Amino acid sequence: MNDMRHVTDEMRLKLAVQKSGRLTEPSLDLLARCGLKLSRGKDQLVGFGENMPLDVLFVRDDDIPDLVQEDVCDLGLVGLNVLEEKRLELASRGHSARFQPLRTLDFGRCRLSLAVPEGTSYEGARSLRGRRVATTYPFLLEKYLRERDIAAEIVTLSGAVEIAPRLGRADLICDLVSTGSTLQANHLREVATVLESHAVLIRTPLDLPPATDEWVQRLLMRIDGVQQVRESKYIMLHAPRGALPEIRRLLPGSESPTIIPLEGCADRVAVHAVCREDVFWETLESLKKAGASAVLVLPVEKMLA
Ligand code: PRT
Ligand code: ZN
Repeated sequence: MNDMRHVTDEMRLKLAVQKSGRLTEPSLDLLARCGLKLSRGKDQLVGFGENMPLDVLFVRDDDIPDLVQEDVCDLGLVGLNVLEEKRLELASRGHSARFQPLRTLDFGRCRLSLAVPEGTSYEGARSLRGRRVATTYPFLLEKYLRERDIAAEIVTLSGAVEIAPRLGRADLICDLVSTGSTLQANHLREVATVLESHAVLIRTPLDLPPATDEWVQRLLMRIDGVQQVRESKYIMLHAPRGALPEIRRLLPGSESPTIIPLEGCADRVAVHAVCREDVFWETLESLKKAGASAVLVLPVEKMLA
């Protein structure tokens, strides 16, 4: 709470988060892992940060790039697909985007893909020539076609893109895909990726007061810590000294491990290491084969590089 001294309302950071959708829960989970305690009444559009000078505004994801570049919010959590579409839309009107990407986040993964009705052949982008493509991302699709010098008709829809071919409104679609089950349910086949997407943290182009900017930097450091530990594991084992080079090689993504002598065992040591990748059963089996025993794998709660 000490950190909240002398914080006036103008110094409070405003962060835009999707109100209700696929990014809402992972965004709030990330903020909670960064230590933010939010008080939010039911259906309230603003969440008040109790222990950080940071408030969360809950909005539609499509509004987030504008809210940030128009300085209504200082920060925003939004999909790269929404950001890039906005960037291209602005460019088409001779403007440049003013929001600045700060971090790539490890959620909201999906891809904007082209998909054709099952049974339709597809032999690369040239198969798109003269076809009607339904999408809610006309600018990203237009760029994809332009870069391949393909003339096709873009049918811009506001939703339910996957049923457009069945309704005879388009020959194929360009839509977001994550598991692929929506495409499958609609008898569509994914044939090409237009954009790989994930959530992004963006900020206003404006300079912030130093005390506020310091909180942005603290938040970034915490986000980096949270993202690093998600995959990381702390591994402890006993091993013969002679097997150390092999054991080091087997530990996935670890920096120099800590080697501790074992009381009364001249030739065996304890090895402790942080592995920055998941540790699979196969790795444990290989470690055992190399002579390791008493192997323990623990989740990492927090990490500050
Ligand atoms: O109301 P609001 O405008 O805020 O929400 P929205 O309906 O526009 O967005 P929402 O909540 O659907 O998605 C928000 C963001 O999540 C997107 O902009 C992407 O960055 C990301 N994301 C990740 C996805 C998906 N995965 C995804 N699968 N967004 C949408 N989908 C849809 C897709 O359009 C298709 O209808 O899910 C369906 C396909 O999913 P699979 O798993 O069947 O392939
Ligand atoms: Zn939206």
